[in-house]
Amino acid sequence: MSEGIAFPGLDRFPDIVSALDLVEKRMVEATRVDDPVHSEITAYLAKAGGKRVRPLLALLGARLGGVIAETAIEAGVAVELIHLGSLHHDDVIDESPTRRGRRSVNANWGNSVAILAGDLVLARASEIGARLGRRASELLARTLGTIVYGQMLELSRAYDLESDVEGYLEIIEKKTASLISTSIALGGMTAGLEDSDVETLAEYGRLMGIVFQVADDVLDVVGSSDRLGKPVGLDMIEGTYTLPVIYGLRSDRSEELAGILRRIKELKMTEGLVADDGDSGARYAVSDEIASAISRACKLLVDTGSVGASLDFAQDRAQAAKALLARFEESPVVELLEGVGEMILGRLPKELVS
Ligand code: GRG
Repeated sequence: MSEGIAFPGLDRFPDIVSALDLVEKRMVEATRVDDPVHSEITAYLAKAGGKRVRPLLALLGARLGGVIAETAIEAGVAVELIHLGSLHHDDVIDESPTRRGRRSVNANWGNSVAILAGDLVLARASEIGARLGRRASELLARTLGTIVYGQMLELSRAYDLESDVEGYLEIIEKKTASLISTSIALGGMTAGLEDSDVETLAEYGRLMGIVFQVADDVLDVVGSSDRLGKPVGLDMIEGTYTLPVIYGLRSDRSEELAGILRRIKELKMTEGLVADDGDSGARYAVSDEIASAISRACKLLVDTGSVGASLDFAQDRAQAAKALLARFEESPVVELLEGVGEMILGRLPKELVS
C-alpha cells in the first residue's frame, strides 16, 4: 500500500468529515456509465482509495469563507476527478503495474481502455466544473492544460543530466502544484471569498504543492519499497531527475552519480522494467543490478547532503505558505492549514526532518 497522510485534528471538524464522505460517494457516482461492466473500469480508481488531499483542501478553502455549501462539495469532486484522470494517463505513460496498492487500470484492461477511462473521468470533471460556473470552469480547464504541459516538459527532460532546479520547479509547479493550488482556491471561491483572499489561497496551494512533490521525490530516495508500494529509486530508473538528484549532480561527487545514472539508464533500456504478475498481484520487478545501482545512488544522495538540501528547500516553502495565512483571522481552520506543511513533511523518516 502507498503511504498516506494522516490529518490530525480533522476530527474537530465534523462538517468537513461528513462533506468528505459526500465527496467520496459523489465521486464514485460521477465515474459510472450506463452498464456495470464498463462502470467497473471507469469507477475502479475512484474506489481504490487515496489520500483525498485535493478535496480536503477545497473544503478547507470553503470553510475559511464560512460554511461548506453544496458547491464546495462539487468543487472537491471536480478536483479529485481531474487528479484521477491524470493518474490513468500517468500509469499508461509509465507502464505502471500498480496504483494505490492495487493493479493499475492499464495492468487490468490495457492501455487503450485506461486512456479512455481517464478521458471519461476528465469529461465528468468538466461537467461538474460547468455547473460551478464560468470562472470555476475556466480555472479547472486551465489547470488541466497546465498539468498536461508539465508532464510534456517532464518527458522531454527525461534522463537529462543537465536538469536544473529551475526546470524541476517549473515541472512540479505545473504537474502537481497547479491542481493543489486550484483545489483550495476553488473552495474559497465557492464560499464567496474576496478575490485577494482567493489569490492568497492559490499561492498557499502552489507552495504546499511544491512541498508535497518534493516530499514525494525525497521519499523515492529514502523510503522503503514496502511503504512506497513501488521500488525505491523508481524516478531515477524512469529518468525523472528530481531535486535530490539535481543537487547530487552539483555535488563534489557529481561524476560518480552521473556514472551510476548512466548505468541505470542502460540497464533500464536493455532489461526494461517488467511487471511481475506473481501470486501477490502485479508489481515492478527490478533486477539485482539495477537495485544495487539504485542503492549506491541513494546512499550518495544522503551522504552528499542532497537529501538534506531538498528538505530545506521544502521546509522554506512550507514556512512561506504558512506565513501567507497571517492575513486571515485566527481560527481552527487557519490553524489546521498552518500545520499542513508539517503533516506533509511528517511522512518522511523522522531522522531526516529537523
Ligand atoms: C490529464 C489528459 C491528461 C494527461 C495527464 C500524465 C499526466 C498528463 C500528468 C501527470 C500528473 C501527475 C500524475 C502528477 C503527479 C501528482 C502526484 C503527486 C500524484 C500523487 O498524488 P497523491 O499522493 O496520490 O495525492 P493519491 O493516490 O493519494 O491520490
